[in-house]
Parts: sequence; structure tokens; C-alpha cells
Amino acid sequence: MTIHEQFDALIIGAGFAGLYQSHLLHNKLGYKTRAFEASDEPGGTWNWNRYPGARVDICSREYSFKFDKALYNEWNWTEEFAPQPELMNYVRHLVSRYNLAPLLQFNSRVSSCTWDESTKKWTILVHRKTDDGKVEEEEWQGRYLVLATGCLSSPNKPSFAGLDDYIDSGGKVYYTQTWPREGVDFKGKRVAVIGTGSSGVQSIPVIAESAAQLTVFQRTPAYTVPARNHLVRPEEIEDARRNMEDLYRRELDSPLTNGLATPIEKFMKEYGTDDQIEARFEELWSKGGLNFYVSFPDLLITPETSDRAKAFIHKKIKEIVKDPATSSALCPDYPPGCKRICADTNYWATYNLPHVQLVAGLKERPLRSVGGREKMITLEDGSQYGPFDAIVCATGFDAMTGALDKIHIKGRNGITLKDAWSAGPVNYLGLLIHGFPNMFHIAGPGSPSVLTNMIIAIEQHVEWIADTIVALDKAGDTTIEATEEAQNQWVGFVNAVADATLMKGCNSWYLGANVPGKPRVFMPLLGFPDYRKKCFEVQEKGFEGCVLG
Ligand code: N01
Repeated sequence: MTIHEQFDALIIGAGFAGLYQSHLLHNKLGYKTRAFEASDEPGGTWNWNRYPGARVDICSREYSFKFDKALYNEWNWTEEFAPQPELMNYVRHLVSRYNLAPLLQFNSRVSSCTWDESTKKWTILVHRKTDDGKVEEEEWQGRYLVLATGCLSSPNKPSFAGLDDYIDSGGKVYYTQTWPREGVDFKGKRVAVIGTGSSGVQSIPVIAESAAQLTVFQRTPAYTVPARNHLVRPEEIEDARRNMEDLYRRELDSPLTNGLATPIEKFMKEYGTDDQIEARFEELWSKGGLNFYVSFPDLLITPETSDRAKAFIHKKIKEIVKDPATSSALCPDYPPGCKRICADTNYWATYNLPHVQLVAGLKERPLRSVGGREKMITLEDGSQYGPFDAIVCATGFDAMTGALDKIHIKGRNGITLKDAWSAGPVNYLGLLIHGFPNMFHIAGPGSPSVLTNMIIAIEQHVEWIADTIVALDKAGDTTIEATEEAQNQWVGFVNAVADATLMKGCNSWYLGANVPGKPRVFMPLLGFPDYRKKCFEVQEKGFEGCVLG
């Protein structure tokens, strides 16, 4: 086995987080780093999720790194919501612009990470696929470990009965989270889609364009607002470039980091008349995109506001979808935003097409068999649909913790992360975990991460981690670790914030409720500005809540 020593930081993942962390630590600060990526390309979630219609649901001018004004000025997004191939071009541009390739190692899956108390170092075991298809084991040692493993990187692939037989008898199964690079031609095919979260909502209208028949299997309907995607207008780019600093400041000051939205301060009941409230919803609806989240600042807090938003969206669904039974089945019954709202292009209108059918109510009558030799899908109540030439599973992710669950991480005194997190993830600031010195987690549970524009969340974490390493080195400290007390307080705070919202009122992946057996804990923290302030304060107060050694 090859052993590589003397690294400052070992980074797992080469998505946006791993790339920026590599750039900052190595190129800017002169540390010796290496980032390990399981795929043969960088890009993380945008590399894997190549399904038809995949695009970011945040305006591209916002979903861009802002740490380097020159980068911001030179990159030309073509669409308001960048499609997946364009996001991959951006990723490749980052790699070449900052000469990151020598810092990245592809086809390399990290299987274990072990802290050695005597050397104060992490040792990680990497399985690297070589060009001739062999797998080589490598050992890497470094002072710091950075988990840049992504929040939505571990696919949730339910083990449906019948699927193996279906594949054996020539049926095709595709997962949105690991879509074939060469793409899929659905022309003339009878297709089933299982799942109606963001991935389903984005792919269903595009698949419907070519499939001969499309049947959508829905367990829970999604709230979705029209994205109103368009080609970026030159004046929008110019304006964004001229005002990038201002946009960035507004993003940092907004709870969900959406700087282009026009938030209002007033809760709905103080806002005005019914007509004015309706006009506010209409305004955001016609603007499009996830700005609907800022319709009223109490959307995620006050039941009355939530109910009004819900009624508004139900009205829109009923206006668009012609068949009354289908439109009713598409109306969600939980608070909007409790699951992430989707941004779509023609989603509901797709159900008006004669070759598209919705099969709803899978909560009451789950899938009994998917595919089988007859290529049919059977529900628990015995109803059958098909036959299908292809089945698309848009079944989401083991979010936020799934990627780490797959790595054997062993901290001080032999404690494993699996044990430490057996009742759900616990940490301090979302960044540090008691018992795991010198290990940082980017945009993980306990931080705002998935409730923000992820690029903003990533920038903030990457910079905090780099500042921390520099500060420790300056002070001659070799280790940092969260205290148990600070961690317990933080977990209590994250839970209290979630309890004050309506966000625990449905079975979302935020809660881990989509994965059977996963502890039900609300993972992200709502409220970016206060969080960021707290992170600064911790640093300013000499890493309050941490033990340095
Ligand atoms: O996954 P999801 P996703 N039987 O978990 C259903 C981000 N994202 O990949 O809701 C039947 O939301 C499941 O049903 P239920 C974004 O943050 C962003 O779509 O659990 N159905 C649900 O309908 C998003 O929130 C973008 O009852 C089953 C669906 O599958 C996150 O990723 C694009 C089932 C999964 O929906 C995840 O989105 C895409 C079963 N056994 C994703 N298991 C953009 O930027 C699961 N389901 C636009």
C-alpha cells in the first residue's frame, strides 16, 4: 500500500465545497492539501444529477462564487436558472482558472478516516480505481480533515420488490441521482416516474415531451412555483456585475440568503387587506422562482400565513390542471416550505397532456411491486399500471448524513461517527464534532446549508475553516475540538429554532423522514445572518466552545 504523509488538510469531495477549500487552503494560504473524489470528474451533486431538466433553482447570478470579483465578472451564465451542463462548465472553469487539477484525485473513494491521538493526525484510507480497472489502496495522513461530502450526494434507492426481475427481463431503471452520462432517449417509450420532489418536478415535463406514455407515481405532492426561466439579459448581467458586492451583502443579510428578492418586514396579518395579501402572492408568483419563500417573513412560522399561501397555490393548481380529480390529488396538504418548494417549468400543465397520467395516494397504498417480469407496477390495494419500458426513480437522497454514513470515521478513544450520531447528527456550529478533533464538516446538519443558497453557505464555511487553521497555526495550537457542553447547547438551539417553525410538520428529508429507520431530527438551521455572526464571535472569542491543544 502506498502511504502519503505530511499533508496539512485532506479534503473529501470535489464539489463546489471541496474545490473552493482546495483553492483557499493551497493556492491562497500555501497549505499542502489533497481532495479525493469518487467520480472521475469534479462537480459533486451537479456531476451526478444529469437527469433531463436538471437545473439550479436559484438564480444563476446568485448561485455563483463571489470570493473573486474577477471570476464573477468573467463568467457568463446564459440562463436565469443554469442547466446542469452549464453548471458543469462552471465547475470545469473553476478547476482550470485556479489550476486545481494537481490538488484533486479522482476515482478515489475514501473508506475510512482515523484520528491518531499520538501524532495528532488523521489517516484516511482511499480506494483508487486505476486506468486499467484495478483498485489500489492508499493511505494518506494529514493534520486536518475536511468533509466536503455534500448534503444531497447519497442517493435514496428504495429496494422495491420486482425491480431485479424487471431489469433481468429487459426493463430499464434510471435514478435521477446517478443519471447515465450518455443520456436516455425516451422517444416512443412507456415510462413510469416514481417521486415528485424537485428532481421529479423538473424531469417529468421534459420526459413527457418524448415519451409515448408517462405515468407518475406520487406519494406526496410537491409545492412548486413557476421558475420563469429565461435567457439572461445583458442588462441583468451588467447590473449584477456592477453591484456584486451589494448583492452579496444582501444575501448575507437575508435569512435564506436570497439577495435578489424584495423581502418585506411585516408579518402577513399586519400587511394589509385580503386583496393586498393576494396581490403580494401574485407578484411573487409572476416573478417566479423560490422568492415565494419571502412572500411574508412568517410563512414558515405562522399557521394562518401558511394556510393562505397554501390556499393560493391550491387555487393556481386548480386553474392550471383541467381534470378535477388530478388537480385535487396534486394539492399538498402540509405547510408550504415544510418540504423544499420546487421551481418548475410546465410541471402542472404536463398533467393536461393526454399521454400523462397521475397515480396518487401512495401513502395509503404503497408500491407493492415495481416492474417484475410483466413490467407492471402494482400498489398495495392491488391496482396495476403498465407495462412500462422504463422506470425512473426520482426518490431523493439520504440527505445531509448519508455520505458520511458510508465512511468509517473513528475519532478520539475509538469513538465512531456512526455511534456518535446514532440518535441523529450532533455537532457544534454544524462545523465541529465533539470527539473528532481537527475535523470540519462543510454545510452539514446544524448549519443553515440546505436552507440557503448553497454557494453562500459553502463560501462562509470554507473561509471559516481556513481562518481557523491559520489562527491555530499562529497560536502554535495543533488541535481544535468542540466541547461536549457547547455541542449540547448548539443542538438544543438548532432544535429550538426548528420547533418555532412549521418545518417539522411533514415527512421531509430535512427531518430524515424519507429514509426508513433514519433518526427523525430536523437537521438544518434556519437563519443565515445570526448563524454567520455566531461563527465570527466564536473565532473572535478565541474559539469559545472549543478546546485547543
Ligand atoms: O428528492 P425528494 P429530490 N415510494 O426527497 C418519493 C434538491 N434538488 O431528488 O415526499 C414512493 O424531494 C418521495 O415521496 P415523499 C432540493 O433541495 C434541487 O426530488 O417522501 N415514493 C418524493 O416525492 C430537493 O429538495 C434541485 O412522500 C417515494 C420523491 O420520491 C432535494 O434536492 C433539483 C419513495 C423524492 O423527493 C431532493 O429532491 C433537484 C417510495 N418508497 C433536487 N421513496 C434544483 O436545484 C421516495 N419517494 C432545482
